[in-house]
Amino acid sequence: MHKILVTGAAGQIGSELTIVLRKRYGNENVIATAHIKRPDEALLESGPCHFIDCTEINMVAEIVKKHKVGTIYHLASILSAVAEENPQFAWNVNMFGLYNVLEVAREYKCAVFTPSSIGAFGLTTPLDETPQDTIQRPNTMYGITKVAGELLCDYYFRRFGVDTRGVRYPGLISYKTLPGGGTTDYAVEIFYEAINQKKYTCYLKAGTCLDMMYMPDALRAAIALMEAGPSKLKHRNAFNVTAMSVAPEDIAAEIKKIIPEFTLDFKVDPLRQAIADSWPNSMDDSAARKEWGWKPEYDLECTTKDMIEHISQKHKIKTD
Ligand code: NAD
Ligand code: AKB
Repeated sequence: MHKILVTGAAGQIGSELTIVLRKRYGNENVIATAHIKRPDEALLESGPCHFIDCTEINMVAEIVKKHKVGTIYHLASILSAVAEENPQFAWNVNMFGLYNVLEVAREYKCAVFTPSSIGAFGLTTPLDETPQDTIQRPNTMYGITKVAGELLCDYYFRRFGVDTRGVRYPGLISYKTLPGGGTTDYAVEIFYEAINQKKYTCYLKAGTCLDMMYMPDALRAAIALMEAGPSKLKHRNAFNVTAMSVAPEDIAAEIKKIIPEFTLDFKVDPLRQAIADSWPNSMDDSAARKEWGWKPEYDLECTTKDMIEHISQKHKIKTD
């Protein structure tokens, strides 16, 4: 079989997706690549891993050629809050990284999965039940790179026949790897703080509703889309996918059912609040449901139970 390459394999998604792909397709068939951050031992020991900078096209091309890669999951990226603090750096990694991956994919005939984000929308987008095809005028560097990335992937499919596919992920909740500097990171931090401190100070204000998803659903979405019959796909590169629309106090209320003494307060960070305010409250993901059978399995209640169980176990192992 053609091999699979994962960029950004040490990140929040990559650290879990690489392992799931290895279980599905065989350890030796999934090539992990990381940049400065070192992946954990489980990932390093379970299959091939290289260190590359995706802004260097030769590094991407060498790995693809050497391993006869047929599919690339391109996850290397700079997330919204870090991107807003250093927009020039974010443009370089997000745009040139993607361009290089697409160019290499064109030359070596690879399929490419690239995640877009709820960050691809902006203040003029309808914020409730945001349609699949709608106004996209984001006012953040992250959002600009995401919209440009969606368009670039569409272009490579139309112009060169590269099999590009992607989803617009909402904020992802997971316990394995901490998120890498986004606006939705609070939805992970809140669980660690609830378990360790019994309280959390949120940098987004009460009532800030955003789409979220638990990591197992996010991984299933990526693989299901890449395995879907191509004739079914009308929206190749930017499928809205969501599992829940929640505000910080909704997560807190669910945590309190398990940790009754937990308390939530707020100290708003203007940068991340402004970003969150420009993103949808909830997306309509009916195109993904219709075209490739998308359906989430985890709601807020299941996510909360699973997060608390796993982080408590991790914490116990560390302190034993
Ligand atoms: P992350 O920040 O956790 O991981 C990204 C990885 O990219 C990091 O490990 C980093 O070392 C690597 N990287 C940075 N610069 C690089 C370079 N020049 N060359 C190679 N690697 C480099 O991000 P993530 O959360 O895993 O996100 C992966 C993708 O999914 C991104 O495109 C992101 O925009 C998208 N996404 C994520 C979320 C989320 O909540 N996690 C939501 C929507 C979309
Ligand atoms: C971020 O907050 O930047 C990411 C995302 C929703 O794209 N989690």
